[in-house]
Amino acid sequence: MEAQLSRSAQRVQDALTALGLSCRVEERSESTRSAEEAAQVVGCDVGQIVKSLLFRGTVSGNPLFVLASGRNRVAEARLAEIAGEPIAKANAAFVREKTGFAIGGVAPLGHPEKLPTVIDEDLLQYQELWAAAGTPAALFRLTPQELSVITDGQIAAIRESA
Ligand code: 5CA
Repeated sequence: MEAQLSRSAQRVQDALTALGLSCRVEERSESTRSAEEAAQVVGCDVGQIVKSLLFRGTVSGNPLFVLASGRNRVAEARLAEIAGEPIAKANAAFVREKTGFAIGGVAPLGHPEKLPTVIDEDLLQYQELWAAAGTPAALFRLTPQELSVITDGQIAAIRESA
């Protein structure tokens, strides 16, 4: 018997199932709060961890959801070009309001409303990815194609060059 998922993780599992995906949410005993921790716990490259980040247009106040490779720093100037306005990182309350999850466990799906989404093109080079699933210890494995289907995101080059 698998242990019962916590409520937020179950919400992600239900959203995956509703989309017809076979992905299984796993809740671990160790923290997967950061991309580095998550990569250690599942034993993958940090680049395979999907960071789910929320930004906000400074003019419109609209959310912009960004799925970035755990290896990359996001170029906010590129996001501003895509958004057509300056953007800033959302605060914790806006993250909670728009995604339904607390920072450290924000999943790419299961949100109360559909969010305009940008996907880091560097995620497409991997055969499998891992994303947060609602809590700082919950994850699921997926392919870049599944990430694209789940979020209907726009694929773009958003890596900050070193
Ligand atoms: N569970 C892990 C691995 S999937 C995870 O959720 N990683 S994450 O990168 O998607 O989420 C953590 C991110 O939240 C950090 O990279 C950071 O960009 C963001 N964050 C952390 N603190 C704050 C804060 N106070 N306000 C806004 N964003 C924050």
